[in-house]
Amino acid sequence: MTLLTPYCFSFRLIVNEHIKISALSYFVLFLSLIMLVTVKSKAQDTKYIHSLTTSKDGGLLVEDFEGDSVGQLPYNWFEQRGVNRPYNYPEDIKKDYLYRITDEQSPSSKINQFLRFDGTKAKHLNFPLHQVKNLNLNESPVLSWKWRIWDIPAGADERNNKVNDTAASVYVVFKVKRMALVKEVPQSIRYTWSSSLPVGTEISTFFGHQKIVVVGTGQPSNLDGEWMAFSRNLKEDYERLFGEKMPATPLAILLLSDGDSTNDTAKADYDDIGFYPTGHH
Ligand SMILES: [Ca+2]
Ligand SMILES: [Ca+2]
Repeated sequence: MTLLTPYCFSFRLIVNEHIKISALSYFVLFLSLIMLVTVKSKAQDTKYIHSLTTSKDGGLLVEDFEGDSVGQLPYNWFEQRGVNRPYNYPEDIKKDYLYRITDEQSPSSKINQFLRFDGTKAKHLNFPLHQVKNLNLNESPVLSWKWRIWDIPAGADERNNKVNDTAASVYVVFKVKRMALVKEVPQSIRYTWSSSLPVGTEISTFFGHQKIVVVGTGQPSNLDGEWMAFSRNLKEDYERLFGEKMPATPLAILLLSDGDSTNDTAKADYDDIGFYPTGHH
């Protein structure tokens, strides 16, 4: 018995160790599975665009919404911070994003897809550009896009936070500036269709880091479905507004339509966003 006891003990030890090891390995396996799932979903969510396609008219196309599914959110656009893709959100969160891919027959009888905002809630859409390798704003400084404005939030004014709504706006974020040690503020130019301010109005907000430029105003009277094309030379605007050299690689383009502050509906369409060499109209 005295001889056997150590064996029994070691057997029990082996069994105990074995159980411990198995439990540990299951735990490790479980953890790895969770990590795999997380990494996979993360990899899916941060699958940023690395290259913009060259458009027929010599620009770099950011978006024409032709690759998207009608009735859905646009796949290549993220939430405001550019981390998560609202396209992949569960329906109850997705419903707060009032942008949808819409299609219609264009005059050339071709089907055109575009992005429509219709509602009041304020949510940004972000197209990350920080991973794009073939965009140099010094070569393609002209930002171009199309809008159709159907309904402006009545009484909105971008200068007043209480009624700060806009039928449509397109931002370019150039860089993120650190404020007061921890707070990060994006440095951006926001081109907006204002309900009340005259075209050419320039506003400085967020401690001077966001410049709003009014490029369209008021309720369009002839709602004939005509698209309005806009072109802005970012280099000229940036240098005038910030008084410094423009970074050659922007971080993102953001879209925002909203009517939440005036509690009035905004309805606007977006299409054909791209960067072009100087001289593009
Ligand atoms: Ca389109
Ligand atoms: Ca608002």
